[in-house]
Amino acid sequence: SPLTNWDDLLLLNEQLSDEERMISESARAFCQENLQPGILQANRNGTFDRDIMRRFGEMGMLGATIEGYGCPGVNYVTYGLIAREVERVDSGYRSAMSVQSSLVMHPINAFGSPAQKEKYLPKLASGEWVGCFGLTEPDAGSDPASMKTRANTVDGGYQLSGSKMWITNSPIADVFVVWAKCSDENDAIRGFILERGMDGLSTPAIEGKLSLKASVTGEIVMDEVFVPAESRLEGVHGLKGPFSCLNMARYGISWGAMGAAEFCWHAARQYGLDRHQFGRPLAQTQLFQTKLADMQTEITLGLQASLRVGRLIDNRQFDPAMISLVKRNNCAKALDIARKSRDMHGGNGIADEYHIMRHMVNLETVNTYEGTYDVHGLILGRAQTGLQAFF
Ligand code: TGC
Ligand code: FAD
Repeated sequence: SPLTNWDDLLLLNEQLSDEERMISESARAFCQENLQPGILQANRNGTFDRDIMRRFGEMGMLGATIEGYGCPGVNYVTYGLIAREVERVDSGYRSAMSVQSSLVMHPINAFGSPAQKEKYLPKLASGEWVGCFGLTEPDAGSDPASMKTRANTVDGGYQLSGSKMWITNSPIADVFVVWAKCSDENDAIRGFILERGMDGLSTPAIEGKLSLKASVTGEIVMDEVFVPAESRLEGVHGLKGPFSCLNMARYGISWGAMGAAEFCWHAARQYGLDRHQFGRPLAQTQLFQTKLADMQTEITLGLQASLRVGRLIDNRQFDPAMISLVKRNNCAKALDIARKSRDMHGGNGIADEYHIMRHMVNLETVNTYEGTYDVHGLILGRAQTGLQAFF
């Protein structure tokens, strides 16, 4: 019979506090009971049920690391454990959770005024409002410094013009954290909070995605949108504003990708035990077993690495390069595991009822957004040589 801890060989669970373990278990139960049953149809139809945000809110899963404003104030290890459980179901649901938490609530909490925090955080925490984060543009993806969106000073505030592309949740968002170059500050990049209904603001959806179909993605088109002066985020200046949000989101993704990979690994193992060919279970063949061993190894190491980075974040000892290391490694390894699992499921592997190919195509996005595999490689290259090779 198999080891009882075949799925946790290095005893990650024992390295968690009671509270971390308890929240992780309740997040797993919530996701399996509330999200897993509907994902097949949501993905098939390309729909995102907005009510999921309210349910995340009820569970305390939005802005979970924030203290106050209706947020539980848990540590970053717990945030990672939650991301792992959500992405075990679907990367698109983890996207919704992590954009709201790390890319919308975090900057408002870290860089916003007391009035901005009071106004936005409680409703974002409950899921009554949905937020999105606009950094990427049609001509500025890996290189956000080349963005064209501008904020010109006008009487009482700013006028924003430009367009953001590939924005998770923009078509359903109530609140928009948008990054723009400020004319009054030598083109320094600053963050602004925009709201649905502002004149000149529209959010067309992007159709035809073959990945992350259960997540809505769109543009943010700004045609001379007037934004009052008090809606600028005053606490940060320059690209480190958006990048410091990305640090937290990327860290969460490193756990999330492992959750998706665990689903694919466990499914491959079970499939191999159940399915017989040539008079024996597939799992009793050498090739099948070494594939399972590779999955087990990469997931076990990847989770340990994310746990280590989480502990360093919680101890305020982290450097962004550590996050690039785990985001890059865990996404690439998860994608590879999903592809292998797809193969090990044979023909059934392409059927959506098995969920493997959905994870596989989702992970193509996860490997690309929040800094591509190669961009994180260049961040790590710069960190060890001191030489930037981006351009
Ligand atoms: P660089 O010269 O490196 O830095 C400019 C300023 O930013 C500071 N900085 C950071 N601060 C905090 N954390 C970090 N990780 C930071 N990285 C850089 C840096 O210290 C500097 O500050 P200062 O005060 O000296 O001005 O900037 P660069 O233009 O050379 O950037 C290079 C590069 C490639 C590393 C960067 O542009 C990059 O990371 N590109 C990838 C873009 C990206 O990740 N986009 C993500 C968009 S959001 C998204 O995908 C959401 S999907 C979410 C979902 O659905 O889950
Ligand atoms: P590009 O930057 O054009 O890259 C194309 C290829 O070139 C990649 O392989 C890349 O690695 C490579 N490359 C780029 N520069 C270099 C270099 N210097 N050297 C070598 N190779 C290089 N953005 C947001 O702001 N908010 C969101 O909510 C958001 N959600 C997203 C949701 C989805 C479903 C997707 C697909 C994307 C989302 N993004 C979001 C955008 C995402 O962050 C970008 O797609 C990503 O940063 C890559 O940018 P790009 O697509 O323009 O690719």
